Amino acid sequence: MNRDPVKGLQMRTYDQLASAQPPYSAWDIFGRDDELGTINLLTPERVAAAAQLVRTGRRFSLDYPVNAFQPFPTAPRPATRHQVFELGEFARDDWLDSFYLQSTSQIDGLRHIGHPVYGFYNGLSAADNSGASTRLGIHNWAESGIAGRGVLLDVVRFFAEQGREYDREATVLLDATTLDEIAAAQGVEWHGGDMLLLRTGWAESYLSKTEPQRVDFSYRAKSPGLARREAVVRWLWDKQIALVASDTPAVEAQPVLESDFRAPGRLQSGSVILHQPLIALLGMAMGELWNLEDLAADCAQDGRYDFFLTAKPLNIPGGVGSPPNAMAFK
Ligand code: UVW
Repeated sequence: MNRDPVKGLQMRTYDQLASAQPPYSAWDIFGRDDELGTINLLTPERVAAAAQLVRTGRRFSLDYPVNAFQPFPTAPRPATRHQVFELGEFARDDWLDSFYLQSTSQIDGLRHIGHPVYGFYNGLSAADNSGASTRLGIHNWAESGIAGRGVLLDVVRFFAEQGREYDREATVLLDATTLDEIAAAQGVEWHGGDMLLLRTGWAESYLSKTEPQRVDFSYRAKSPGLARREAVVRWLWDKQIALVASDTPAVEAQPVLESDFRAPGRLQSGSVILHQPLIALLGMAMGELWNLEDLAADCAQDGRYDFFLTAKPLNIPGGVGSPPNAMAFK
């Protein structure tokens, strides 16, 4: 599949999506048979423009190694076993056992999280979201490819430079105002179809721990990230963010301290995770546990926070998620 999916697309603001069915969904924006979601926003024109951001040839891998996060900080995502065997004296092959596709840097596909009222993206029911079907699988993004303008917001540096208290193991809520403040401090402007990378420092903090320290560490009590507020969903949609990724296990701050999804037709407070409106209603691509350290250092050094970004999930028909195989180029 190599289509120009945005041709003829009638974008609407988040508030205009109030009259959509379901409310605040993008199902009629991208089409009821769509399986790409916000990756549709990566038009050929935007990809070509983003490629112009490659000026020095510096490149950055954004994936941590398989098994880097063992024991995995969320419930049960076991270690992958890597087997190398001799085909002959001078030939080797290998395979993976128990390759849990969300156990290291990952992209969440559109089958990952559904809405408690409306089901999965574009109306896929919970009953139909099974191994018997490939609908909304990660293979769609493997085949379309993911490429475009990446923008890094460096939360850690912003707080340090502002002299504001910041704990990368705390529930720091990044609301729309804070995102705007960081973007302004970095001189970032939004182009539409951007892929947003949020560096919080969480992954490096977890990786610096010994195994017993990791076991002790209750990640759910302590993770910076997007605030679970409708204003954040509006901010992401109205900026036409094609993908949002961070170096945390969930992109959104954990645990849920409060959420303002209370209105009828929206999500009920208490059960809300940001994944639900983002993935199920808006079809937004989300990435977790990405390695943003070297890229962030380079951005701080040259003062340029945008770059060409590519990701190529594994082509697993019906896959729920995948390591992103993400690269940034400057
Ligand atoms: C959540 O769904 C909150 O996290 P993950 O995508 O890692 O399952």
